[in-house]
Amino acid sequence: MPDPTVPQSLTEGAAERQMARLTRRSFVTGAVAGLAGFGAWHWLRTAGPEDGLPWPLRRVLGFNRAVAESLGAPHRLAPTFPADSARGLARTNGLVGLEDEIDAANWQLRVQHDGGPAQRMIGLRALQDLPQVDLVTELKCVEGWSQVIHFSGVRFLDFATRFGLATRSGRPPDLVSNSQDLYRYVYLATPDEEYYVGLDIASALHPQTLLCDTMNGQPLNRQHGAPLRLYLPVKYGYKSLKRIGLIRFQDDRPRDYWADRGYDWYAGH
Ligand SMILES: Nc1nc2c(c(=O)[nH]1)N[C@H]1C(S)=C(S)[C@@H](COP(=O)(O)O)O[C@H]1N2
Ligand SMILES: [Mo]
Repeated sequence: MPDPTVPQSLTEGAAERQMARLTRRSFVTGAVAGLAGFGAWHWLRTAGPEDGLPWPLRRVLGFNRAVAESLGAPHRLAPTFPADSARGLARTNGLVGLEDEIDAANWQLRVQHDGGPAQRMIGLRALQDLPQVDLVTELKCVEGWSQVIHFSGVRFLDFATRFGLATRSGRPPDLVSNSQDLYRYVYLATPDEEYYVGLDIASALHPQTLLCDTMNGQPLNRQHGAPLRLYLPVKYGYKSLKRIGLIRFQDDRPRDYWADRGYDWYAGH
């Protein structure tokens, strides 16, 4: 179980460092390489700084960021809050796919790869070795309410890396220099597939995307998705699947319960 007394800044700091690394590598390296390719290195170095960066690089960064945004790639961290801002009972919304009885003690995640290796079953005990993460952020429901919630669990990124799930080679995911190796999307569903969500791989591997077993310091109850749910603060709440039974990596854009009912597939806010 994660320790809710761990200072938030530790986990936040780690996530920020990782994000900074990803961002630097994807945007700065790409931008410099692109400019150097046009023989512009000298021009770049002699131009005056803007925001501490030579301005041509700044422009390219802005451009790359806009492209990434239009592709739906998350590059920002959602704002976090002090742990004591998440108090009391969390509101419950949406019970689709939560009707059946569950056997939490023997829970197995069914993991599939479209056109890839055979199905695997992964028990929840296997998640206990992964770094435990605390995250206090706002859960935003598209219906117009939001709530600060303290979620604890493991990063989806760490889970996918440990079991070699996100890539065709089974190697750790590398969004920057080996994106071809990555499956493009992840589909997650309740065991009965009554509720299901689709995520682009960048959102699934975002450092704040968690597989959670704890909410506001309490083990998840049935209505909140026991024994394991997804939570990602960079999207509306309808992407945060409760009661995960099936995880499938694929290249076709997966179906999504609320997108099938007219809501935006990406669900960014
Ligand atoms: N299985 C399942 N997961 C779900 C839903 C649902 O109906 N079934 N509703 C979603 C919606 S619309 C929201 S806002 C959040 C709410 O999470 P909470 O009930 O823990 O606050 O769960 C999401 N995950
Ligand atoms: Mo929602």
